[in-house]
Amino acid sequence: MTDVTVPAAGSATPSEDLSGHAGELAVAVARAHGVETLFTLSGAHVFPLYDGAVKADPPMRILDVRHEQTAAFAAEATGKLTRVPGLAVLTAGPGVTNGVSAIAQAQFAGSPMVVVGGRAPQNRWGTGSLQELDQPPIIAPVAKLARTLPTVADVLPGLDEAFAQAGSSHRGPVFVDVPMDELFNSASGPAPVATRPAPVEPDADALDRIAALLAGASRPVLVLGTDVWADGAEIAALRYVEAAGLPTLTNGMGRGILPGGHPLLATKARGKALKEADLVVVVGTPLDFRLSYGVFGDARVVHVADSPAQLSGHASLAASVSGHLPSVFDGLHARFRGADWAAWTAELQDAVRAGAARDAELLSAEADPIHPARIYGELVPRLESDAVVVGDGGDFVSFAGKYVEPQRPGGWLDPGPYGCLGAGLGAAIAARLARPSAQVVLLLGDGAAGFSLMDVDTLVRHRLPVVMVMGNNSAWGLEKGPMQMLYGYDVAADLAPRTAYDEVVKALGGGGETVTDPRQIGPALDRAFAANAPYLVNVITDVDAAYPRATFGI
Ligand SMILES: Cc1ncc(C[n+]2csc(CCOP(=O)(O)OP(=O)(O)O)c2C)c(N)n1
Ligand SMILES: [Mg+2]
Repeated sequence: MTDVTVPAAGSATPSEDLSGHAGELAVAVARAHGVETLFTLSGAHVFPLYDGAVKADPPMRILDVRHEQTAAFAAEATGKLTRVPGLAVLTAGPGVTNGVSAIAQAQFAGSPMVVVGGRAPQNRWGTGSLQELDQPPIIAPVAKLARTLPTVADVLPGLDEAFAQAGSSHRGPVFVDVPMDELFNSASGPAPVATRPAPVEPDADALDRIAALLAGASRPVLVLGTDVWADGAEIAALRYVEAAGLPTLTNGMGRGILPGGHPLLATKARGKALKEADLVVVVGTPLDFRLSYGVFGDARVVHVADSPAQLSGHASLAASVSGHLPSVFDGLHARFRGADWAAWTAELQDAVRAGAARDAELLSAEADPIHPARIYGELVPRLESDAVVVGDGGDFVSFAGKYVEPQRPGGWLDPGPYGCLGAGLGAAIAARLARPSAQVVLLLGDGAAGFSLMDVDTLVRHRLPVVMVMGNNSAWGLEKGPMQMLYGYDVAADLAPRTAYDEVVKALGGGGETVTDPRQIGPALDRAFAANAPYLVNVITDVDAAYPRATFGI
């Protein structure tokens, strides 16, 4: 395998030798891999990394948060948004274990990130020093790689390898920890070369087979998922879809590759498209519960992934291929034989228009209490094309998935298949840093907000304006409805009514207001966008307006 050099953001060049304490070395490696921000919460076990960031020239930004989950979710979202691994630095023991959910989420979503953990000193290991925990065995099942860099001499090569692994397909989280005594020690060595494995080209015979299946299909559907964006294939994908005239659905970070309203975008007719298709080609997303485990009526199924291990082992596939996704689309494009799918596309467009007409009613609902859909009726027209929309919640975010159709890829962050509540504040912090001039909107369920709302303090301290919109139905809505359905009653599903979460945000130094009248949502959103500060629009919604759900995801 040959290596390619990724753009180096730091001053180090491969010919230079670096010397310094392990924190300085680690920061130099991270910078060489394009890292701009270190997300963290203080702990003495990782002080040398802070010293390395402060003394780097120029200094590396340290973004300190109120809960390690926020640091790790921010690193994960940075990886998703920028396609450069995000970096979280978590102190030993509880700092690391607080980051585990976000690491698992990155593993499920294929998000590139590196987590550097503090670790109790090696020279006291086994004697009971503070927070002495062997962390890699805890992390290993939820990461691409998890290991200890046992001495200062291992930091340069070990961290270089960590970033290379995290950032190459199939992307994911890599964890390393360094014993505290070694982290304070100094070493020197060659500067990191910051290489990644060269992309693997897809097999030509497999592309021939897929092209032949497409040429023979009369009702094909293409599904574009997160890895199409992660692998940098969004332009090649759109070029191919338009040349082929292929009806397309998008999910995860793939949303926006076909901008909302595109004549080949069939997401609003998803049910019909997947039920009536005779060929479904799924690219860059697993055939999991979100795609009915790869069974779409009688349709033949093709699975395309960025690497072999991502190809489905359970679905019965008519063909599959793995490799560099831009090359897959360009390869299919070169083999395109021009089938006529105009009638099928027109049928789907009719269904899309009918769906949009049905949506229009709820989007403008005057109901009291407010129907959550009305919030999107007000929000969507206010979104600019480069807006980043982050979802953290249950039903409220499912409604967003239905009504928000991004205009560009890379601007929609949902938790992905791990579905972890609490990712929102970290993701919004990351979005604000990654896209400084874009609108950043964080959609919060009232339940989800409880996991991370204290990190509004982080937004305030670091002057990061984010518009937060809450669908406050005083419940864990996504669980309340299904429990009612299964048992005829619900328990552990209610939250306190009409809690003034906007007052919490104000107490932390941001702004906000409560909205109970549907006509006041729009003006409140305008005030939020104008505030240039963290601002929460707390919309009291109807708990009975549950999201119409076909599956519980199991
Ligand atoms: C960390 C975590 N805990 C629990 C769940 C299970 N869960 C999924 S959705 C949901 C309800 C979310 O409530 P809220 O954020 O208020 O959104 P709503 O459904 O009410 O719109 C819960 C508890 C989860 N996905 N993640
Ligand atoms: Mg709720």
